[in-house]
Amino acid sequence: MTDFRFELLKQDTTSRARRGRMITRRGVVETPVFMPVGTQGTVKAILPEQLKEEGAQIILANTYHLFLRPGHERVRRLGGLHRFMHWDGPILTDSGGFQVFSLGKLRKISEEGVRFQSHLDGSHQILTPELSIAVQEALGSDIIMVFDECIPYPSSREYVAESTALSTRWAERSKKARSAQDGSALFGIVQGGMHADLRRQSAEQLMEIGFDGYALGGLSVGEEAERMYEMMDVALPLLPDNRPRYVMGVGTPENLIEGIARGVDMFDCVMPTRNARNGTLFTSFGKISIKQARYADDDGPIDPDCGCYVCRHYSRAYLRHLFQSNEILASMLNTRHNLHYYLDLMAQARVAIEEDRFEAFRADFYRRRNDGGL
Ligand code: PRF
Ligand code: ZN
Repeated sequence: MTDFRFELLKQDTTSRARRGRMITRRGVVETPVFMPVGTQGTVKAILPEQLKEEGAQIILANTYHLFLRPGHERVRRLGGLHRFMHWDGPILTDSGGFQVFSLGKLRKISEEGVRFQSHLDGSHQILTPELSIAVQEALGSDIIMVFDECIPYPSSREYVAESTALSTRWAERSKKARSAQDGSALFGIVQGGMHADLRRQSAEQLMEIGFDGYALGGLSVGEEAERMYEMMDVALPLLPDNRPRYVMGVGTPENLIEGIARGVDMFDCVMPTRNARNGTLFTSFGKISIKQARYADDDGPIDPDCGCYVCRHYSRAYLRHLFQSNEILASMLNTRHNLHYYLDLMAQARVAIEEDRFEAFRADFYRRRNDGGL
């Protein structure tokens, strides 16, 4: 059975923030946690050793991508994803229930699963709950996600209701499809769109089935931030205290602070890594765009309050030069700084909760920001 455990260590009294710990078969994860995204078996532009150095505890990988290329059976033959990519810490895999909808062409949903055409070669494929679980187990994932549909926004209430019911049936099939001896954890995914009653129903039905953790899916899909927080406020209090809560594909630093304040334990997002490659850098005073001419002669670090390797050794002027010159090192250094920012923000949040001052931490976070001219 599963070797997975979650310990709730401390409940902040100034907010709903929680400090916890996940014990996975590949090590301990202190929560709240941010998971860097390693879609293709690599967190782009950074080495596993550097990820560790910046404080990454767990990374995310994608079923959809690794299934299509290089193939999960090949990864299994090569010793599993951890050995393949040289990352020995915990890995959470997403089920494909989001990527197949955002990347797969000509997709067709049925009770059985989703038929789609590969974004790589146009080949016809089908992903079902059973296959998604088999792929995630073959990869050697430590936290497996159920197969679901991420509902587009906006959608009619009728569509949301039907899709959410289908995702619940797929969640049940996902649980049944697990191998008894796989030591991973299985998380359910709450859908229900932007409808409070459908979110509640989804959460309750998933709890009935029973999972090691619960995610909120279908958020950060184009709705207003307030809408997303509203859905968190509806669903999170229903979930069991003794299970981790994960908001998928979220988000900005503000989204993380607001999620933590509402009781979220886990986040993942491409934002720090993708923005790094586009030249957008996160700082304690807001975002900056390193390509701006104003940094051409700026000998200071990205963020004077950042202690990362990049801020200790490189100037804004140099980073701007690398970016303007299309140098690979620009992506590498920017990624390192942005991940440091996200991971350090979470580390600070964990300390604030331990010291029972998350609300003050949140206020301070907003006080420092003026969005640095971006
Ligand atoms: N479902 C799955 N993965 C996801 C999402 C979802 O709803 C989202 C929504 N933001 C991101 N990643 N399986
Ligand atoms: Zn830095």
